[in-house]
Amino acid sequence: MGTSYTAPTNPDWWREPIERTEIVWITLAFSWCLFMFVWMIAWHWIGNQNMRNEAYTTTPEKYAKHLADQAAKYAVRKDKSMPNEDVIAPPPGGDVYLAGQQWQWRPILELQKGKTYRLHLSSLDVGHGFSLQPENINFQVYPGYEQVLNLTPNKSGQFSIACGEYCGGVNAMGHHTMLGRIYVKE
Ligand SMILES: [Cu+2]
Repeated sequence: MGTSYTAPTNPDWWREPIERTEIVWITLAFSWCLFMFVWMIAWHWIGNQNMRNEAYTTTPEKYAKHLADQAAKYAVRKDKSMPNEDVIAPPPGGDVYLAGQQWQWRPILELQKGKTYRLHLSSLDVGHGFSLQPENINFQVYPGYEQVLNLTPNKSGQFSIACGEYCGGVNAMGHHTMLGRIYVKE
């Protein structure tokens, strides 16, 4: 039986004094870790880096029911950008449901500038990444979980949603085509 390592010449090697340059670097790196650790928490309040959203458990079936109910009440038209999706114009102040599903964000939303909505996000199949463009606001979206964001659009115009999480597919690859749309009216 042999061993694969060479024994150190000095068996007490771990008692040797640490090289001065090394201790300086260890101290610097460790202080930076602590500094950034404190800032992870501080950024919650300073600069509003972290969203304080709500999250609930759900199922793809329950969530699909919300989407169908919403379409029955608030579908206003079809849009040539996504001919198979309804454009939904929900009343301000209310709940709005948006789902990721291979490979589309559905439905198309039409919101009003300056009005607040409770935007629900979930997935009907696999993990997706809600990525609002050009604002670059990102959320992970998973089946079985529903996030609720209080959203107040402060700009009007047309916004796109891309998928920021590779959501591939078994027989086809459509992640790069996964888009959605939000219109904000004045
Ligand atoms: Cu996706």
